[in-house]
Amino acid sequence: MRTQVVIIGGGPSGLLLSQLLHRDGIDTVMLERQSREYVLSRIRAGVLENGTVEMLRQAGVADRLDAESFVHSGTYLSARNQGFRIDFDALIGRSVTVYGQTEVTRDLYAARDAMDGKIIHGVEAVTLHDLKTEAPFVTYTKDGTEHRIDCDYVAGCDGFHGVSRKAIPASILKEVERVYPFGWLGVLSETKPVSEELIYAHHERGFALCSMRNDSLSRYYIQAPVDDPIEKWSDDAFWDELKRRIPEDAADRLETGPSIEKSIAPLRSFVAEPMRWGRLFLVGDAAHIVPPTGAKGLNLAVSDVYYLWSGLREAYQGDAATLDQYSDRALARVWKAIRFSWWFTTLMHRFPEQSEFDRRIQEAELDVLETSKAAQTVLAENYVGLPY
Ligand code: RFL
Ligand code: PHB
Repeated sequence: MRTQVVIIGGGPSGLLLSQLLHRDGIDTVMLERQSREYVLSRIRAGVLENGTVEMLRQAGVADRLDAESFVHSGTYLSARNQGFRIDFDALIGRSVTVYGQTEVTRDLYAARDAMDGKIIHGVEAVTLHDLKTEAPFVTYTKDGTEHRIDCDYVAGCDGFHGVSRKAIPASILKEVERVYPFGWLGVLSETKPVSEELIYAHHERGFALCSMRNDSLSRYYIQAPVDDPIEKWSDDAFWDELKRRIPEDAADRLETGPSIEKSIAPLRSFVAEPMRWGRLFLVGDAAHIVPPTGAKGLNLAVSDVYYLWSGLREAYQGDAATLDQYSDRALARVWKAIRFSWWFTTLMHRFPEQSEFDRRIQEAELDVLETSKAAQTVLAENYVGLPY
């Protein structure tokens, strides 16, 4: 088989890239290890930056998003069970959109189907070859048979545990990482969200977040030891702990109910550089991971797709200059999001070895955020999303 761009991974980055390229007449084949049902059962991101929404519109996949999403013009922070609001709209005239990653992925699959996009699920042993030549190819097995796809370029959209990044020689690839000493225990429940906007809560017992998917579907998280067995957290234990950490008025009106999903996610900051090697381009979680505190992971994947899509489009028109800048342009934005999500994580969580001094600094910084318009503006600019 032959195509122009082989895309490894059928998560949001791979799907969006293939959709945008296809609309420009560039042929792609997408290889996904899992089944479509599995990909669509993953509960992940919930907050979209304006740039992400614009990209989804450009890709022609935003009809349902425009009809069903929620625009949030601010968010709440909380310290010592008292909330205060950061008004994005008043501070910087912008806002964010709440619409689940699962729904984004569903819309992208529907659009790929409508355009007859080539997606091969259930692939194994994906291997990248001859990436430093002008004729790279990818091999994989499916149902025990080996296949080969020749191409011009390979997009590694296969997430943190994928194979693409590992195809770059260790002598070239630099990996920079920080692992945080805690995880997020997340619960999805068919209950009315406790607040119209998100609440990020700092508390001496640990961080908590109140989020949502729609009027009757809530998403809550609490900081928890990453190796806690999930059985330790009955629904009642989760709700009790959440109530202790959030603003008092929110705890009083919190609607609880059975969890329909419950899991613990680790937190890390990770960047792999460069994001290009020969004809291979790394995109999204394949190249970088952020802790979820700033809601940046999916949004960064989309800005990578923007840089790669514009580069490939121009390269196929005969000008490779933008494509050659891919890694530098993407990494410049990635590092700012790495910084913001590290800062927000460090500010809001209880660290195991934290001293009295460290705790007082966190409290003072939250006080600065509550009272200083300048501090709020910096948070708002980064949370709502830096320009591409
Ligand atoms: P994905 O979504 O991991 O997709 C990669 C795909 O590649 C497939 N794959 C392979 N396919 C073929 N061969 C192989 N060898 C393969 N290896 C892997 C995988 O099966 C998968 O389908 O990466 P992508 O597309 O780069 O998208 C990144 C986002 O999913 C991720 O950054 C966000 O979910 C992060 N994130 C959030 N981001 C936000 O912008 N806002 C949020 O509010 C937000 N909240 C979150 C999050 C992530 C979370 N978890 C669990 C990691 C909340 C949580 C709890
Ligand atoms: C979510 O709704 O899953 C969510 C929202 C905001 C975050 C992280 C996750 O910062």
